[in-house]
Amino acid sequence: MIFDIITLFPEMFESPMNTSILRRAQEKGLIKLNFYNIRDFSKNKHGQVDDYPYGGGSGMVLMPQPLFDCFNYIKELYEDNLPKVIYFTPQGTVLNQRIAEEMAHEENLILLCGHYEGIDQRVIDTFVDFELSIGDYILTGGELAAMVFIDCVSRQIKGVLGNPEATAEESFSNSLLEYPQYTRPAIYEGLKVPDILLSGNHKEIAKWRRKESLKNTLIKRPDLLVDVDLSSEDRQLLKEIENEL
Ligand code: 4G3
Repeated sequence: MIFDIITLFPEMFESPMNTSILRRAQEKGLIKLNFYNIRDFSKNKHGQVDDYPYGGGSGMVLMPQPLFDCFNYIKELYEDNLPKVIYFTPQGTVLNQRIAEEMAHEENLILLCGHYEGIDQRVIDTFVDFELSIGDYILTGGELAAMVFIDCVSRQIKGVLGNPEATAEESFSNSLLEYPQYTRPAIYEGLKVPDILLSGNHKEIAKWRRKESLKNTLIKRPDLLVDVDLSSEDRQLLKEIENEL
């Protein structure tokens, strides 16, 4: 997948996008990041890209000219077939795993990172297909939101994660929280790993893990249990959990 990123601060992406799994994904050619610096498209002699808001108020607004020129430049590269454009804003649809999975099917995406108080609405009306938010809070810019999105979408692409079972297993237990994990040693500073995990009884281990997932979800994120399909065994485990609380 190719991400075309429109930003005033491409340098913000350097370390997060060139470390560990995302670096590997680029080396393997599974994802590619192209950067377009909005300032490079300014026609103003001072390289100005923002201006005061009409109607008054605090802060600055990214002006239309550099962004229109930037989008039209990218549009030519795609021979007039502009890929889907996503704008990161607190006003957007809140990103979740389902949206990330859907987006992972796209070959190309254009990511627009806003700043200051926002972007001239005419840019949004002309070029933006989806407004996305990574959560109900305000950031200084859209770059961190874009990076969260790239990370989350990229790990859905086949070959990006080492182990394909991990994503499959994840989708199986999707919308439930994870069970606790342990590694060697079996006793550390007197703290023991649950006996069941050392038993070699794979059926009982799977049951214990499912129960711990359900317990974690019930206690930490009961809202997630509302729209999850629970098996009859799940409902039995939940009864046990509620009796044990
Ligand atoms: C547009 C995204 C962009 C308007 C961007 C602020 C939070 C998110 C910005 C605006 C952002 C998010 C830049 N902050 N929750 N800041 O995804 O008011």
